[in-house]
Amino acid sequence: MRQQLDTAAFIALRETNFSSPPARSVSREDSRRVELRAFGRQNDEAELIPDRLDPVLDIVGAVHLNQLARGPKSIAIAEAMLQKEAQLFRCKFIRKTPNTHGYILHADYPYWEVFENERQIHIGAENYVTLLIAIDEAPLESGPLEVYPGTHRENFGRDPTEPRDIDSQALADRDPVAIPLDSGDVVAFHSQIAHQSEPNRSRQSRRVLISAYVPKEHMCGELYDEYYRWYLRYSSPPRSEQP
Ligand SMILES: O=C(O)CCC(=O)C(=O)O
Repeated sequence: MRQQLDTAAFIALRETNFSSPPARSVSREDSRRVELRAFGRQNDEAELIPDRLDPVLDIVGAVHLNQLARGPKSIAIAEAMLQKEAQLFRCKFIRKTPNTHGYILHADYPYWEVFENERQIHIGAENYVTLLIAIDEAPLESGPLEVYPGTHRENFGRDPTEPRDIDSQALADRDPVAIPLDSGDVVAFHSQIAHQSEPNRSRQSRRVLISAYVPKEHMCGELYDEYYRWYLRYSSPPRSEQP
């Protein structure tokens, strides 16, 4: 898996071909499309480091990423978790370089609830499952995913500056469970589980592909296309620190 994904990433870069046509001929519209996909997190020097592409699957050369997100293995895990026929809802790629900060405490559903409300679609928190596929090894020092078991059944106070996030004080008396991974490992998680990650203190970048799935019965054309049509409008200008 790791080898295939390495190849895919580099195919995308080669096909971009920086010299022909000349780089300066990239249109404003093309730049905007890329800007809309690239989000950043701060590093120790408070510089904003691009850390993810969201969406990623429509980028030229992302063949293996598409196979991972839409292929039979992922769909089978999603269907086993949901106990229903599943479809892809969203998919993003994270590459956390050394010393780039992690994700603050949050659950995913409050973000998706905004989409549901605005598009007047009801899916519901229990009908999403997210698969995090480790492309690289993610040891403890790389700031892997950390979850607070059982929190998907609890309600917490909201962060005063970002009401979609959980108030960090709410879980101050509990310890998260960090999930170090080997390349190719998958973590499936509920859309309401509180999770976060620490800065990458290793010397290697770590990459993950994070895909969420919902039952097929929630069809609204292709739900994936519907979501990203909404998201790319909604997140413009880019909200750099959001998940
Ligand atoms: O991979 C990470 O550092 C955490 C990702 C995360 O929390 C998220 O995408 O919601």
